Parts: sequence; structure tokens; C-alpha cells
Amino acid sequence: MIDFKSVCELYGKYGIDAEKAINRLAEIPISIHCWQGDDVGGFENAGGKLSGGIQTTGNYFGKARTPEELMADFDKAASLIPGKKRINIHACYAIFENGEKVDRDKLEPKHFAKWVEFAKERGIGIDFNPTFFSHPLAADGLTLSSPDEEKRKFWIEHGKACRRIAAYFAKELGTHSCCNVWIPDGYKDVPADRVGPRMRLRDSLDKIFEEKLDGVIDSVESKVFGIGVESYTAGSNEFYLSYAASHENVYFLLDNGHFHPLEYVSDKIPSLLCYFDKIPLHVTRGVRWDSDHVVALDDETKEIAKEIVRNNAEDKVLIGLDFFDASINRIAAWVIGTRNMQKALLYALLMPNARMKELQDKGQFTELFMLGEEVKTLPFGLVWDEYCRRNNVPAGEEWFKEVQKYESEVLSKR
Ligand code: RNT
Ligand code: ZN
Repeated sequence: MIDFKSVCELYGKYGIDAEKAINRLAEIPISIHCWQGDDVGGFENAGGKLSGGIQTTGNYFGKARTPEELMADFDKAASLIPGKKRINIHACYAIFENGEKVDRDKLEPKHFAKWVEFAKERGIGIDFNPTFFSHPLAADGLTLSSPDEEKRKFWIEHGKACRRIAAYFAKELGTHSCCNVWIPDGYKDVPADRVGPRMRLRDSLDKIFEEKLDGVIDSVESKVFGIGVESYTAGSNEFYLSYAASHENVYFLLDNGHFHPLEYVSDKIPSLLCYFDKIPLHVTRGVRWDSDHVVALDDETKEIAKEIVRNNAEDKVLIGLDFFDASINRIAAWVIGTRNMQKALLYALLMPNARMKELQDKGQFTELFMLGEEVKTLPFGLVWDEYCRRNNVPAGEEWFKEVQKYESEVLSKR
């Protein structure tokens, strides 16, 4: 067993301070999405079907069916994830009490009081999302771009209501609340009018964002296509990027599953950093047509982390996760995906970033290449293990025993 001191010495040879790296990592919050726990189901109508160009596949047992179950599962996952956390919830996770139920255009902060209580007890912030899918008024896949003015109005009201709820989270919890608009709107086949839906969407957004609200970081999330809307997406990259660039206080959210597979979100981050002081992210793993596989410690995740770390952008890039896999234990999915994002950040923090930048600027590309390759085989895993130990979470595969125990004692009884 190599002790941590020797590991630090190995890194020290490259001018890398492993101690500093783990301290910095501990300060980077990850917003963990609640929806991995129940396949984006929400609490509105048990067994309701997910729609809107997104899908979960698989039927692994033990899915959370109630707020209590979802919160308990989240807690279990969080107990196995080191570092700072936030929780990201959706409007369809409103918790109604005393038999009350309102439609989405009438949602109020009180319907999320239980979530605030949950977050307060754990000292975490809440990020939020209006839910523009899985609803009868979105059955045709059109919401804020709908030509049906009644429907469009309903969804505008929903967006406004959600922003007020996000402001309530910010006020109650003393930290910002990122409120992200993603809509499924699009067409399966080649549309006859591509501008009309976008002009309606633009108008809807203007109305939603009209009210100034403290503590809310508003964002809009683009997508290249969804299942069933393969030919046209109203909220495209160009549309939302232009919207955010031309509207103060509205930011552009990058979901790395929402681009052509050969496009890299890691290269979009430094581009946006030149213009925006906030960049909300949905970190995920795209696989062919799916944009929502559990985050792996793959090259692109590492590259995304590098762009955050080496640009000192951890206060600017708001890291959120967005994946949902129903084919494996959902708690394990949360733990693996979140720990992978953190591992990627640690990996990036353990690179000789300043020296590499200098080599680039001096044109010393041979040395730059050599260095980048050499540091790849430093004992990164041992620093990660130490980080886990210091944060009182199991290192290595030890955490999985906890999930297995929870699976047999809790999940299997559902
Ligand atoms: C869908 C978007 C969106 C959703 C969540 C549930 O393609 O990525 O962010 O995944 O809002
Ligand atoms: Zn997303």
C-alpha cells in the first residue's frame, strides 16, 4: 500500500499539488438530478407515461414511487458521494398535501415546501425545472411553440410559476436556484414552417422571463433532436444561444447529449466563457440516439472537467447531471455517475495545467504532448481514494456493498 505522502511526492515531481487538488474539489458543487430515482416519473399521477422525445428503458426493480421513497433513495446515494451536493428537481415532483392538486400552471411555492425542508436539513441548494412534457396539454409534443394559443398560454403560465418557485428556493436556502427551460417541441417529419414555431417560442420566453426575480439563474436548453421529433427541434442550438446572448440574465444550458455525436461540448465551454459569466451544464453520456446514459469516466467527461478547472471556472460553470437509466440499480447509477463527474474534476485538477498552457504559448508542442501523456499514468486513483476517505465515504468498490444491502432490505420490498 502506497501512503498518500508518497503519492503527493510523485505528483510533486510534476509541480502538481495533490493536497490542493482535493481541497479544491471539495468545494465544487454537483447538482444531482432527482429524476434518476424514478425514471423521470414525478408524483402527479402514479404510473404516468414519460413523453416528450425522452425515454427510459429497462425495468429494474425498486423504483421510488413516493416522495418519501425518492428522498430516502437520494439520501442513500448522497451518503456514498463525497463533496458538495445540490439537488435538481422538476415541477412534476410537486408534493401535494391534504388531497389538494393543481395543474402545472397553478403551481405555487407551497407545493415544494417539503423539498425545502429536505434541502434545509441537508444544507443543500435546489435547482429547478419547469416540466413541459408528460402532460395531456403536451400530448402533441408542442408547448411554448404551439400554434394553439390556449395551450401556449398554459405553458407560459407554467414557466412563470416555476420561476417564482425557484425564487422561493433561493430565498429559503440562501443560494441561487438555476431554473432551466427545456421543451420537447418539434416535428417528426420535415415541417412546412420552421420560423413560425420559433417566433412563438421566442415570444413565450419573453413572457416567462419578464419578471425580475432574485436568486434565480434562468437558462434555456437546446437539443438537436428527440425520439419522435427527428426532423425539427424548435429549441435548437442557434435559437437558444442567440436568445441567451441577446437577453441579459438568461443563460444557455449545455447538455452534452444534445449535439451531433462528433460535436464536443468540452470545446463549447471555453467559447461561451468568453461571453457568459454563467454556464449551466447537464452532464450526461450520449450513446447513438440516446442522450441520457449514466456518466462514465470517459474522455469527453474528462475534457469537460478540464475546461472548468484550468479556466478557474468552477464558479461560472454550474455542474448539473442529467441521466436516467432504468435497467440498473438506480441508486448505483446516481453514485457511479456523480462520482465519475467528480473523478473527472479531480483528474483535471491533477494536471500540470499552468505548465501546459505555457508550453502551448511558447509553441513547444513536442514537450506539451509528452507531458500530457506522461501524467496520464500517475496514480490518480490513490488520490481519489484519499479524497473519499477524508469525506467519509467508502473508496473503491466498497460503496457498492451499501447499495446491495439497501437493495435487499429496502428496494426488493417495493
Ligand atoms: C431532455 C433534456 C432535459 C431532461 C430533463 C428531465 O432531452 O435533457 O434536460 O432530460 O429535464
Ligand atoms: Zn438535459
